[in-house]
Amino acid sequence: MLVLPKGVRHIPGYLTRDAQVALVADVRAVVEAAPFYRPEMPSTGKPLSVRMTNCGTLGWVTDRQAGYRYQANHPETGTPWPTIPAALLRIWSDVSGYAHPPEACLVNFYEPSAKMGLHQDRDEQNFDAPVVSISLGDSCLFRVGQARRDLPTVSFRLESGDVVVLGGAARLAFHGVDRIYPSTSGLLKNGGRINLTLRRVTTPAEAETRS
Ligand code: MD3
Ligand code: FE
Repeated sequence: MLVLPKGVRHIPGYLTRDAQVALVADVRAVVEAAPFYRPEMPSTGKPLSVRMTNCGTLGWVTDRQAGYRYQANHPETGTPWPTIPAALLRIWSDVSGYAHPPEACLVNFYEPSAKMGLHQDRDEQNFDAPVVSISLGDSCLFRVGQARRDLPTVSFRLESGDVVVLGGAARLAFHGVDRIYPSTSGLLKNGGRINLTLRRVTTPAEAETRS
């Protein structure tokens, strides 16, 4: 039996097929306003194999010159990111257990050969909020470990419609995508995998924290 690290909650089949189709339409509208771009590693300028865009008041970007960061505008068009679709805000309210809305939704697109090396997400100011991940399209082999790179990892498959909530002890866990399984879903006409991550970047102001 597969035991997930503490703080990792995998919800297989969270989204119905109809909800996945509707979410793909929402993502297409986001991509029309904020086209996918190819991010670069800091310093080296090596392009990532994953293409990215964002919606929300802040988006995660990276390029050779300025490195990993959150910013309010698309790095190539200069336009503010489109708003987070209502269906995604509903998912956040349902599963995050966090009283404040997400600020960023990073949209990752994987072609069959794309992968994401083992890394930590630590560009946010606020680690109290979980990260909520939604998978659409082809399946992938996902790997998650602990807060130190040298500690053991577990791997499992993420399929279209699955949601993963990464909170508490898992918030700073190393994780990555080892491979995409091509043609495992008919959801995206031209194949590939989309992952949406909903994130809180900043700490809510004191006044917003009072009940
Ligand atoms: C575990 N994305 O965008 S989502 C990323 O499938 C990222 O595109 C992967 O890693 C993807 O940074 C994985 C699941 C995920 C997201 C954030 C995490 C797992 C996480 C933060 C902490 C621990
Ligand atoms: Fe990550």
